[in-house]
Amino acid sequence: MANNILVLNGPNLNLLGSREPDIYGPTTLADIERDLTAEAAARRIRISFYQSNHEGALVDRIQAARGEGVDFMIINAGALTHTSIALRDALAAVGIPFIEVHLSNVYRREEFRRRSFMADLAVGVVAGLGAAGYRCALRYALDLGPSGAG
Ligand code: CA2
Repeated sequence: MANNILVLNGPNLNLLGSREPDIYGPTTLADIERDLTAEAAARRIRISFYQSNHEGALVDRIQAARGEGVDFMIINAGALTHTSIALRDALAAVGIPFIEVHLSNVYRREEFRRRSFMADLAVGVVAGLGAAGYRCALRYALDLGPSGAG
């Protein structure tokens, strides 16, 4: 079971709930973070959140996670999922288990969204379940990961 979880969100996810609700749903990032905070608090688990529109800032946050004792990450890297070797390298370097989350079903959208530079490093991938995908990932981390993962 994970004890110290970091939830990372990438570019434009700060806009959740304000635009394109048909694709990404009506829930804001603050709503998602509130929901996950409540779930983690009920289990007395440490959880922290970080969103950035900048690739390098996300790399810095992933690198810092190692020294903070983060033992599981939930990551929606947004469009950087499909482009960023830098994020992939950071995730590989820290070696912290993570679940890749997408609000939308990336396999029902444009072809370029089917490629992920990090999915093969992930414990698993959740896509298309909207905000519930984050909760599923957290429950997995709390019930199974990291020692029970796989
Ligand atoms: O489905 C997902 O969660 C994505 O990671 C979201 C990314 C997209 O590039 C990925 O292919 C799939 C885009 C995030 C943009 O979020 C917005 C939210 C509200 C309004 C506009 C953009």
